[in-house]
Amino acid sequence: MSEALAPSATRVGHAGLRQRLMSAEAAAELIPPGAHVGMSGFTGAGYPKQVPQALAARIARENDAGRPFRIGLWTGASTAPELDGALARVNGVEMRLPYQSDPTSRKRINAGEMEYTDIHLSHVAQYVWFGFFGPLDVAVVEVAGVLPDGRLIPSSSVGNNKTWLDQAKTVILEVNRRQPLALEGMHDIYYGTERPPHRRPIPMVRPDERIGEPYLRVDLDKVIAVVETDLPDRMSQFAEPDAVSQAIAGHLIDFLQHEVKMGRLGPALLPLQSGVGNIANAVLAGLNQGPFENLNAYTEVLQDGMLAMLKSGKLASASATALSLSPEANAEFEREIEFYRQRIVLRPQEISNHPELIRRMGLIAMNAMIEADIYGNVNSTHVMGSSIMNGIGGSGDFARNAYLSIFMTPSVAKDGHISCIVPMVSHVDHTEHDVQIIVTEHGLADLRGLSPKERAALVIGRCAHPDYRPLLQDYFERARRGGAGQHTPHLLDEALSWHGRYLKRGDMRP
Ligand code: 0RQ
Repeated sequence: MSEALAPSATRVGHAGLRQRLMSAEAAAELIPPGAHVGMSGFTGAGYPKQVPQALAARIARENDAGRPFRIGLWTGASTAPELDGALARVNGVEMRLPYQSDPTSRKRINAGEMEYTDIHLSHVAQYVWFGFFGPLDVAVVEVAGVLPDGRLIPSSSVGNNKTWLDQAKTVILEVNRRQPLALEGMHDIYYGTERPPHRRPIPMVRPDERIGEPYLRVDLDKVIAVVETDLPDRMSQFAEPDAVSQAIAGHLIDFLQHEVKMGRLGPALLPLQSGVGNIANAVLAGLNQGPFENLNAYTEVLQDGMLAMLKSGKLASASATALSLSPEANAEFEREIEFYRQRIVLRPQEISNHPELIRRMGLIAMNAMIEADIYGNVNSTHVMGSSIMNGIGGSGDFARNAYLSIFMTPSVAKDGHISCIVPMVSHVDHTEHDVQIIVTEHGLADLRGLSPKERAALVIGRCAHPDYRPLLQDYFERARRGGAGQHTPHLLDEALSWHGRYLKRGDMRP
């Protein structure tokens, strides 16, 4: 823990920055209409808690006065109702990127009232360095403290904060007393990334390796406001694993055991990446009871299941960019923070999700999905092809570059009214080329090395819900009999099909 900060009444250890202390309302006045604003925050951890709400109140006042006020909102990933929810409620976001999971934002996006660009999380920082999104005007970043020399102790997520602090013209800091000061030393901020053509290999070969420094740097002249807060992260609650998620976990563990038996994995497997949500958490609970020891994780978010695995000793180390813990798990984390600090590394998201590192270390990537098709294409983001759920998040970073790329889902959604196995996904996030294993509660399809028709037979037979198998089989057989081509048979030349309009012209057929 920082000697310099511990006895102090304030966590703003730098005398110059103490001069810039102000209320959240005063800080929000410094954000101009139309600004691109980079805020901290990743899955409910480490987001600014007061300035966004003060900004939302200001936007509401401006709107009432007939002066529309909107910003471009960039973050690490999803945040919380105090940030995404507050700004979406007042319709204050013109363009959101790169990931969200907020119900109000989702409604606005699907109603066409808010623009959203859904981006691989590893791409965001470098796209900003390259200037692809235009200038970043303001950074609003939560930290756990400021050292006397002005370096910043990061809070419960790192996300894109390094990039926001570096690239923004002006910076607003929220210094949150509620974040444990003992987080100090848990982070590893790598400053060695260059732009092409000057890039060098990132010097990391093990998931627990530290290659950077524990603090964030900021040009102090850019800091226009410092706001002290004392508020908890809003962490989501996980559902207890149910029969469906336990069955999925069971299939996955059997598969991993088989891979060990076949000599394709060692007994400690390879570093684990686990996506968000209840199924992913249930798989971790299964692994915690399972036969594998001395595991490591190189992932994006550290959720309850991983904390339990660290505690039990099944997991030797975990690298992530954010904590995503339920209130109970967070209390355990804070109680035993010295134990966890020895085992957890929190990194910028361009490093936690870096394709070079994922490929080098050979990850086992396990992510949830909305639907898969019989040929192995996966939709992680859209319902009925048009409405966004959350976003691709890091799933694409991991899926394309992992040693094993696994996608899982219950076989049906909405009380069985929707099959999550379909003939053709209504939106593609992960193509057949990036998807190796599909798992539902009914079974696991190992698609490695199979042709599209072989994959279809397996996905229908192993993964589809029995109620939908005959329908899918019927589609597949009709497509084989009457489809346009026999490599990936589809029925696209039906009367009402969009594609059919082209296929009816013989000269358009391959
Ligand atoms: O709807 O909320 O109305 O009940 O989708 O589905 O089954 O609760 O599963 O919470 O694990 O979310 C893919 C969205 C799964 C998530 C997705 C409906 C279902 C429910 C949620 P309700 P579940 P989960 C790295 C990895 C992309 C990002 C990612 C996600 C709701 O995992 O956002 O992987 N992934 N990041 O009813 C219609 C279907 C449906 C369906 C499910 N086929 N049709 N609705 N639903 N299947 C981490 C990060 O990037 C941060």
